[in-house]
Amino acid sequence: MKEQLEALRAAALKEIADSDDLAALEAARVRFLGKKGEITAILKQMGGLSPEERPVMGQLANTVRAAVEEAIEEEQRKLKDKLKDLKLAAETVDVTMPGKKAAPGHRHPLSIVLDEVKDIFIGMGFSIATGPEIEWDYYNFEALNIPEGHPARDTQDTFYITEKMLLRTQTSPCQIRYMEGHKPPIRMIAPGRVFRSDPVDATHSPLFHQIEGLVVDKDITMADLKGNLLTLAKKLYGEDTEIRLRPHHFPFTEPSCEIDVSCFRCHGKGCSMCKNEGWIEILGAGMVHPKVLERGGIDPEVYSGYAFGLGVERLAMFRFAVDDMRLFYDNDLRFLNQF
Ligand code: 2U9
Repeated sequence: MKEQLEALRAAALKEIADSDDLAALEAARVRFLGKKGEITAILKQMGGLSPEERPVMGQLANTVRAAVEEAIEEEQRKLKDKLKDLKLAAETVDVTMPGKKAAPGHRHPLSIVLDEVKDIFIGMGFSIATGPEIEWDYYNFEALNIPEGHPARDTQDTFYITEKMLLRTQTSPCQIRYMEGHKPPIRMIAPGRVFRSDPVDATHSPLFHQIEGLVVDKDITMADLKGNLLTLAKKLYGEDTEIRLRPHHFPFTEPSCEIDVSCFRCHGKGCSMCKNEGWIEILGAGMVHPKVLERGGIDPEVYSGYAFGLGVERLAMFRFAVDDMRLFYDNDLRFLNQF
């Protein structure tokens, strides 16, 4: 038994030392010290020894078991350290590597134009008001002197939600709501998304952005309209910009006009941008219809006002020489990264 024990000790220590990983080490432990292990089997035979042999062999068997256990623990520590070293080596950070440059986002071209126009009006003392995109028929049409049967109410143009609710087709409802809550003097703009059931093409989209404005006070005249909108044009396109007013019709303004700016590329000579006209239409405007002032709770006998509207997409298309409105909505980074 003594030789057997010595042979087992040697075999176990060799197998432990040869273990390349924790699984092999565990296999060695099971082989020698497990329930059915080889050393365990010898220990079980102790009962059959004579009373003289038993303490001697017992002591030797315990020493062998302790030596094997210690060797396993030692090897386990070594293997774990080796694993840790490998893991740390794999995770090493080279602090001398140059950092990765983060690509910061930037404003969308429509936001650039929107912010620019907002800033100009804030500089002229205007407030900014917003309102709901889902509107009552009353605020979108009726209060704006757009009677039933008017082409602008046609379901072809308007997304109706119910008979009385719709997606606003203009930001003008914000002006009505503003008049309801504010006494003159009023100087405000209403920027926002509007919706029209238009088929999509290079110059039309069912969702687009408008900025509309309203000024109401005593003695406001067409001269105020012209002066303020000339200032806007000059701030947008340069000091040498001129405007011209052409008669037009809107149900909510009387008289009404469309406003052209002198072409900012050819300065009136004629080019592809202005289609050889020398002028580019950017605004609609007019003196607020007395019925509309009344709907806003303002006495048209005491006050008068002017209003205007512009399409942000149209403005941005001219500003950045973009020939297709759909590019603004495609979210194609090759397009957006140019701004
Ligand atoms: C109230 C009274 C009057 C707003 C106005 C226009 C003229 C206009 C168009 C420009 C391009 C819409 O985006 S577009 O298609 N708008 O021409 N808008 S006057 O008049 C108002 C608004 C509110 C209470």
